[in-house]
Amino acid sequence: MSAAARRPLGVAVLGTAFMGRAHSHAWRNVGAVFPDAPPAAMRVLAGSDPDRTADAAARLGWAEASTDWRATIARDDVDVVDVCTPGHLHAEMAIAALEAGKHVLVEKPLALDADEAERMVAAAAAAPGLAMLGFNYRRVPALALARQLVADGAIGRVRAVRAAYLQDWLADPDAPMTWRLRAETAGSGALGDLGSHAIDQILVLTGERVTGVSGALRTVQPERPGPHGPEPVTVDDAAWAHLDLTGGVTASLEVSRIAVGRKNALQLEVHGTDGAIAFDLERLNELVVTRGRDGWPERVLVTEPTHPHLDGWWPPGHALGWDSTFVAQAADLLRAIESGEQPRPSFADGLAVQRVLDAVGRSSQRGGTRIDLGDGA
Ligand code: SOE
Repeated sequence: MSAAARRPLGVAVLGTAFMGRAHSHAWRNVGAVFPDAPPAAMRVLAGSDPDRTADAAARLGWAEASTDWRATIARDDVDVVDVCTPGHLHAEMAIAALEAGKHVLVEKPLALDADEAERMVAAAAAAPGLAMLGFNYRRVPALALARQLVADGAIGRVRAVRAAYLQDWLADPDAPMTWRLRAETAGSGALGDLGSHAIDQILVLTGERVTGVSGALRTVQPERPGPHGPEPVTVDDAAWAHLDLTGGVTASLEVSRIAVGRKNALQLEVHGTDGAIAFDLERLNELVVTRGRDGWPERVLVTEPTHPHLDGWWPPGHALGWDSTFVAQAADLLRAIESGEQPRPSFADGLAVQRVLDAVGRSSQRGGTRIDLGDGA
């Protein structure tokens, strides 16, 4: 059936800031890029401030603005609720939307901690709607190709992964306080914000589970300017961890928001018995592939329509950007709703990541002691 002949799925986004914008952009473009996906209608953008929300809704292409998220999810013409609010609101909003019978997309990290994430997994299992988690980097074409190559055995058996996610936006000691720097609204700092992406990639690239964790968190700037004077920072600025995985795989993790010189560098290296793969988000359209133990690293430009997530975009060689990953994510959710298949990443995938994040935090509190995760997260 052509998109035009299908009843559009009504979408609401909760949250008007950075992620609300990124997701709105995706909902606005998904039909143009991936016409095979069921059509989506942008019904409501919900936010807390009336003027900001109305302005954002008009700019981003929403039919209506609302400051009442509960009324928004109760609407009959809303089928999909996309939660883009600060972390402490994810569980309450996602569970309410699932209980209202909606399909739900939640921006990462899933929750503040593993207990909350478990409640969200239980709510998703009991609900008629589908629940998806927004690890958008799963839909970077180069990373999807990396997954295929590893799964096809192109680099032999995986032995080790090196994962880092480095940004610099908190390097300035005068960078202001935000919800991302308070434990009660964000859960953790660089660890949850950036480490969640990196850990998800470690898990999907290897197909293994994490069985043991040791870690260290550091807050280098203990106070930041708030609207009424200095405020304490209650989350980490940077974190390090060593992960043991099933299959004899070892991974290192380094995340930082004070990494001068790195803007948005999610760096992943997978070392196999017979080759290796390297990726850096600052070069989003490239994958460096080494085939064979003594092979040369070769740069693959991942911009062909035959590469994953690229068929709807431009002719060969026309590069994509960070925003494209959210468009592919929206398309996959719409397709899953039509087929009834569980979209990935699921809330359960998010819970596995959350267990590793919690273990890194616990290990750090115990001076780096190894935390055993039994059969693995
Ligand atoms: C901010 O540090 C942030 O926007 C993350 O929250 C996103 O998940 C990441 O994609 C880019 O950086």
